[in-house]
Amino acid sequence: MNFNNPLTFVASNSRWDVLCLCVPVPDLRLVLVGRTGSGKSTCGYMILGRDAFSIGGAAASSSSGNAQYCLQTEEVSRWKVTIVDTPGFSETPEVKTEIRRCVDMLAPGPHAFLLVIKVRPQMNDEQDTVRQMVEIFGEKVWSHTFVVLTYQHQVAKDQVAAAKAKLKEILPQRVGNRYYSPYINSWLDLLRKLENMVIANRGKSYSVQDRA
Ligand SMILES: Nc1nc2c(ncn2[C@@H]2O[C@H](COP(=O)(O)OP(=O)(O)OP(=O)(O)O)[C@@H](O)[C@H]2O)c(=O)[nH]1
Ligand SMILES: [Mg+2]
Repeated sequence: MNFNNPLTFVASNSRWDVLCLCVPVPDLRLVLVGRTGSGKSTCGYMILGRDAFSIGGAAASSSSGNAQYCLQTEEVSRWKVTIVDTPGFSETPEVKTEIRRCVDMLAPGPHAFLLVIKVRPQMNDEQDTVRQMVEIFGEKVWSHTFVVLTYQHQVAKDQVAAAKAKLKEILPQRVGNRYYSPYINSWLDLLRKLENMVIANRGKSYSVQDRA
């Protein structure tokens, strides 16, 4: 879709696409995923503007004991934002099941998976991240995935470029140019970009059937 020129957009797209652009997206259902310690819960805290999730401590869980720490909702600017936090990726089947269970809390399904990646000089686990995403959520997850690059402000610029180059199987191959750099852009920018992604997906969220 060409969002840059409204006239070109109207001329070259269906009425449905044009209508989608005119209707704001009131709800954003998001799920935070990624490796342990990548900064998932911190992202949730920054987006919602409050101490919503356990940071640097116990991983999120959908089990009845601390389910409230797993799913949180807040009005942020013009959106009702619901975020589910998940435990870090693991080879343990129980953890994979738990991550899926957390996602299932977001019925009818998340609009976006925020794949949180910690930027550091040695980045050699991209293939593993890709494999975990597909194993847990299925190939269709990529059309709903948005990457958040944490710890970028602590790494030298040339190292950030080198790190991004090592992420090429994700950026751009699987998610295109959909990434966000905290502390360089505002968190509202991220929500605007996510809204555009929802519009580009015609409002369709990821569903359990997409796992197959
Ligand atoms: N310097 C820096 N620290 C960060 C950043 N993001 C997160 N942290 C810190 O990293 C630690 C881990 O952050 P969390 O948000 O708990 O990470 P997580 O991915 O939720 O971790 P698990 O739930 O254990 O998988 C905390 O001490 C955060 O304060 C960042 O961009 N820069
Ligand atoms: Mg966490």
